[in-house]
Amino acid sequence: MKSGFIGIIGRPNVGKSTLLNQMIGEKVAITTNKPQTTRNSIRGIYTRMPEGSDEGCQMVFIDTPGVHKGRNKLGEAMTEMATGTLKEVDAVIFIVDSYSEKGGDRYVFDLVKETEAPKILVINKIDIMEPEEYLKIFNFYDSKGVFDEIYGASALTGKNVPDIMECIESMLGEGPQFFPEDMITDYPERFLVTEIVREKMLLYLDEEVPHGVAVEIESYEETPKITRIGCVIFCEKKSHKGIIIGRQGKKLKGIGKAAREELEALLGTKIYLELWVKVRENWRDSDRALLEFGYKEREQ
Ligand SMILES: Nc1nc2c(ncn2[C@@H]2O[C@H](COP(=O)(O)OP(=O)(O)OP(=O)(O)O)[C@@H](O)[C@H]2O)c(=O)[nH]1
Ligand SMILES: [Mg+2]
Repeated sequence: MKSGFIGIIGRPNVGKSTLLNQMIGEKVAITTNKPQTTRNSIRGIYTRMPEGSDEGCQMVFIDTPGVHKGRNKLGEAMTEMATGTLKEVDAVIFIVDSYSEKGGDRYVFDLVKETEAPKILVINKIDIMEPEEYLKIFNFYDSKGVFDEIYGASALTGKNVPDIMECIESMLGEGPQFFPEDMITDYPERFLVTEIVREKMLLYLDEEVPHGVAVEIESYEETPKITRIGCVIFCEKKSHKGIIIGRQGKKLKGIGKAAREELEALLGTKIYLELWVKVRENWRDSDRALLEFGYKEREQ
């Protein structure tokens, strides 16, 4: 059997989480049109096990936060998490969605270049890309001679995604089955709940407000008929609290409804979701808060 860990890395908003979901065939990671959506390394597991054969394959994809210049400790921790992933993978997918020789793409490219694992470049969003731009990106990276393969793809529509997966499988060596065959991720349901709530905040709120939000589970009670979940939404400023709650509580109600409906579909159970908003001044620059919210690991 073949198996291995594959890191997905790139600038914010290029489509890393969308690609992960497309490869797994389920929503494992939240995706939005706003940069810096993903804050943790998120594992998505794909297992192909032909019946009556031991010639299967297990690919453990690691979706990472978009690499960017952190303006606070959260941003720094996110970038560290992404770049740290490169050290522990058997293959790397580097994603870009536009032509740029400088800035974020350049920074990530230089890191990817240094890794020893096989490398694939995915030029994403070809469904909305001009052919000239695609060629420019292709030629630029092809001339570097760093990538084993280069694919144009659409993570959103799935175009060429099966080819990418086949290519990765061919790059992996023999290895153990790390996870059970039917497992698609290794994070707990509670994490999914906080992520879906955060996704709706990113979708319903603008500018800085949703980026300064962290969600924590306060209570989680499962009964055969319904799961009752209480979440606290931490925001950075008193003025943000008002914006999140909205006039007559309408904003928060909308966020809660959207999150509940999606969670009911994903978890296949009826859900009662209660949300509270609290202020925690500048938590994105507090090591303690980052540890508490799971955005940083305790140093060994
Ligand atoms: N048209 C088009 N849009 C895409 C494609 N892939 C992703 N997107 C969109 O691009 C936006 C960002 O996608 P994400 O998957 O959240 O990007 P990300 O790289 O994970 O972003 P961060 O987590 O912030 O680093 C979303 O609005 C996606 O729907 C694609 O192939 N085509
Ligand atoms: Mg993401």
